[in-house]
Amino acid sequence: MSIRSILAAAGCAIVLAMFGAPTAGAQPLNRFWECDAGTYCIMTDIDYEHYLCEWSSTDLNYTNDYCYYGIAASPADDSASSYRNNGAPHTYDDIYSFRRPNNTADKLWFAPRGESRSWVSPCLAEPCNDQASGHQWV
Ligand SMILES: [Ca+2]
Ligand SMILES: [Ca+2]
Repeated sequence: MSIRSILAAAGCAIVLAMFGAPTAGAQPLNRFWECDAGTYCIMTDIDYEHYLCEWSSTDLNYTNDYCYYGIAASPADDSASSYRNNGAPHTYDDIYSFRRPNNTADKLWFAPRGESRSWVSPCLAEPCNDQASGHQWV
């Protein structure tokens, strides 16, 4: 091994130490416990996994919203596969979820305060997976 290749390998090790080596086979993150008190949360995959979106108020249009997984973001619209209603008593209790932005007529699910669903079906009007485009506290 030449001095040059030893230095190159050492440099690579330093870079990995500084920025973290890529993790092979990383497990999906369960976001259930990250849904803050007083908020309604959707996760983009079954079993509360992957991207998390969190609201403390009514939002009837998800088309300009993003869910987060660390610093990475993913569109919130048409992505909800599980949810948690972690609302606060008397202020934010129950949730209706809607299929289309700014349209409260086509309800997907009703989520009483405290309810968590690891999969959005069965629901009020199938299909419900990857359909939610807004919600309202009621
Ligand atoms: Ca999804
Ligand atoms: Ca939709």
